[in-house]
Amino acid sequence: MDDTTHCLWYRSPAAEWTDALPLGNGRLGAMVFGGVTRDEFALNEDTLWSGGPYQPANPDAPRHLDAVRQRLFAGDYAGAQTLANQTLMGRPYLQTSYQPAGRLLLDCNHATLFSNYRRSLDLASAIATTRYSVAGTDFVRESFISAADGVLVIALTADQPAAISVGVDFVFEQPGMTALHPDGLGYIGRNRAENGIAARLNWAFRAKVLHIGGALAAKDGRILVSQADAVTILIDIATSYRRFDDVTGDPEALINDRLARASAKSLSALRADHVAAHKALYDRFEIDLGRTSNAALPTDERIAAFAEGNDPDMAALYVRYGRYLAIASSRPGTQPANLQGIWNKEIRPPWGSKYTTNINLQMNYWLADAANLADCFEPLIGLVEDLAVTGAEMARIHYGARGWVLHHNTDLWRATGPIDGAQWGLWPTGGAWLCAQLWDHARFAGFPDALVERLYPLLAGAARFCLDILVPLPGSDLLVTAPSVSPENVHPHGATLCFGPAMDSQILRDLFAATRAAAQRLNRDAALVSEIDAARARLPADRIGKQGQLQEWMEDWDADVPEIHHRHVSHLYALYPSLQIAPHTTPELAEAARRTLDIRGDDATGWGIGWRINLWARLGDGNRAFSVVRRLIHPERSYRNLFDAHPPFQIDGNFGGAAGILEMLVQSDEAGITLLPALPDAWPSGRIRGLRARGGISVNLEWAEGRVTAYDIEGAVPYRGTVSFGPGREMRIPVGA
Ligand code: FUC
Repeated sequence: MDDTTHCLWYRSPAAEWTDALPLGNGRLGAMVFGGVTRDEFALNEDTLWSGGPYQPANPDAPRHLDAVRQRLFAGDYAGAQTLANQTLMGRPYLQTSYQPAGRLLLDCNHATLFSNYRRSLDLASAIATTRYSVAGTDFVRESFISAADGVLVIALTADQPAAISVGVDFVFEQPGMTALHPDGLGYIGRNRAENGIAARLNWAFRAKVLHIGGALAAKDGRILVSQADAVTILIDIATSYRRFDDVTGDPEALINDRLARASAKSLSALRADHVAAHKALYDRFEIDLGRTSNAALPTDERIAAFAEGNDPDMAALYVRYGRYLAIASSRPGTQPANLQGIWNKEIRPPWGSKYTTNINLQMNYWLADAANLADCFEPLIGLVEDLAVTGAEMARIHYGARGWVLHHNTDLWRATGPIDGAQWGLWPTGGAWLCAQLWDHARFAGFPDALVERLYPLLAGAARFCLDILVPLPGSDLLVTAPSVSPENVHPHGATLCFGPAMDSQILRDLFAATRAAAQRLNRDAALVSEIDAARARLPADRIGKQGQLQEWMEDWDADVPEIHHRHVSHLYALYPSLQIAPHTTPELAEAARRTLDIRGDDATGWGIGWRINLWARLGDGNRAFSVVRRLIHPERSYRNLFDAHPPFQIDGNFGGAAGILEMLVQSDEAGITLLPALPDAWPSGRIRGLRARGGISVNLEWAEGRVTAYDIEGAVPYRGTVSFGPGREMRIPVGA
C-alpha cells in the first residue's frame, strides 16, 4: 500500500462532480473524474466570466442618502430599507458570474470489465492518478496542471504495447465554434452576457494530442488515437481579459505560445518541473497529529467515520488539502480564489461563484499566512488594488465621498456597488475589512517596507471613504455608519438596515489603526492621521447586552431576532479574525463573545462552521473547537472530494476550517505567541514544522501528552515577543528582551 499521508484516494470512479479531484495552477482548473471507459475533465480558466467592463454607480443615490438616514434614526427601519431599495442600489443591481469552459472527454476503447481500480490525488506532487486493469493490461492515467509550463497535462500509459485506443472530445459550455487541428482540438468562442452586462470576452481552447506508436485521426469534430503505446494530451485555455477595463488580449496567441513550449519538452521534464514548482510552496510546512488505523481507509470512508471515530490524521489531511487548494487556486499573477476557488461547472453557479466580501472572500485567505503560503495571498492584494480604482468612482458618484468603497460583492470586472437588495448589499465596509486583512498579512510578514508602501494608498483610500460616510448619531457624540447592515441578519424591526452595527465599528477601528500605523511608518499624511484620531475616538465601543452577550447592534436586540441561530456571527469579527477581543486582554468582552457563540449555536453552513472553529480556538476551548471540527469533517459538510458543503460547494469552509485547526495549535498577536492555545484531548501528541506567526516568525513545535516538548521560533530579526503555553497562557517567557 502506498503512503497515503498526502493522498485523497478512492476505490471507484467519481459519479458526481463533487467526487472528482481538483487540479489547478491558480489560473487553469480541472476536475478529474477518473472514469474507466469514459474519463472526464471539467475545465475552468479563472478569467472566463460572463459580461465585460461596467460601472454600476448610481448617480441619483447621493440625494437620497439623507432621507434613508432620517428614517433609520427615526426608528423606521423597514421604511428605510424600502426607500433604500428604490433609490440606493447599484445599476444594474446584480453582477456577472464565473463560468465553466467545457468538458474534455476521453473514451477508451477497451473492454468494460475492470479490476484493481484506484484513483488518487497526491497533494505533495499535485498529480491525479487513475489505475485499473482490463483483460490483463494495467492502465495508468496521470494528470497535472503545471505552474511552470501553464498547461494541463494528461498522460495515458499501459504496461503492454499498442494497448491505448482513445477518442478525445471537447464539450464546450460557451458560445463559439470548434476547429480541428491535425494534432488535436481547438475552439474559439465568446463569453455570455448577464444581467444586462454585455459580453466582451473572447476565449480559446486547445488540446494537443501526442502519441507514441499507433495512429491519430481527426474526424467528425473529435480525435481518435488507435493502438498507441502511450498518449499525452496537452491542454490550455485563455481569454482576452487583461484587466477589469481592458479586454484586448489575444487568447489564441497565448495558448499557441504555451503549447509550443510545453510540447517541445519531454513528459518527464514537464512532470519534474511541475512537481518542483508545486513543492516550492507545498513543502514549506508539515503537520502531524498522529495516525491511527483509520488513516489507511479511502478518503470517503474516513470522512464518514471521522465524527465517531479516532482519526487525528484526517484533521491534518484537512489542513494539507486546504494548503493544496490555496496553491491550486491562488498564485501570484492569477485571480484570487472565488467562492468555488477556480472550479465551477455551472453557467448559473450559486451566488455567481464570484467574490462575496461580507465573510467569504476574507475567509478564503485566513489560512495562507499561518500555513506559510504568503505567495498565495498575493492575488488578494492585486484585487484590492483594482477595487481602489473602480471603488473610487463608486465612492464619488454613489456617495459623493473621497476614497474608495466596496460593498458585499465583487466580480472579475471589480464592480463595487450595492447589489442583490438593500437587505444584503447596502453594507459599505467590505473594502475596509479587506484592508484590515491586508494589514494583518503585513503583520505576519513583519511589516517589510515595500509591502507597507504598497498597502498604504489602499488603506488611506478606504479610510477616507469611511471618514466621509460616518455620521453623528443624533443625541450623542458618537459617529456611526448609516445606512448599513450587520451582514444578512434581520433584526427585530423587520429589516437588516440599521446604523452603527457592532461589526462596522470593529472593522473601522482596525482600518483606522492600520492606516495610522502605516502613515506613521512612512511618515506621511499627518492631516489624515488627525482626522482618523478624531473619528476613531467617537466610534461606539462594543457593548454587553442583557443576556451577557456581545451586542450585534447599537440597541440590545439580540434576544429578539427572528433567526437566533443565524450563520453569520459578524459582531464576533472582533474576536476573530481581528485581535481586538481576547481572553487575556479583554476578559469581559471575551466572556460576552463566548455567551454569543453559545446562544448562536455551533451548527451552521460550511463557512459558518469554519468561523466557529477559529472563534472557539481564540477563546481557548480546544474540546469545543474540536466538536465543531467534527461537524465539518462529516458527510453533511464535506463532499467525498473533501470540498466544503455550504451546501452546495463553497470553498471558504475548506480554508476557514483548515485555518481553525492551526489556530487551535498556535496563535499569535503583536505581543506574543501562544503554543497549544486550544489543544483538544483528541490530539495529545503531534508536530508542526514551518508555521508562520505574526512578526515574520517561523514556528516549529512538538508536543506529547498534551504538553509542549520542543519548539523553536525563528525570524529574520531576533524575536522580541513572549512565548506562552496552553489556554491559560501559563509560563509566559519573554524572548529576546
Ligand atoms: C453570504 C452568505 C451566504 C453565502 C453567500 C455566498 O451572503 O450569507 O450563506 O455564503 O455569501
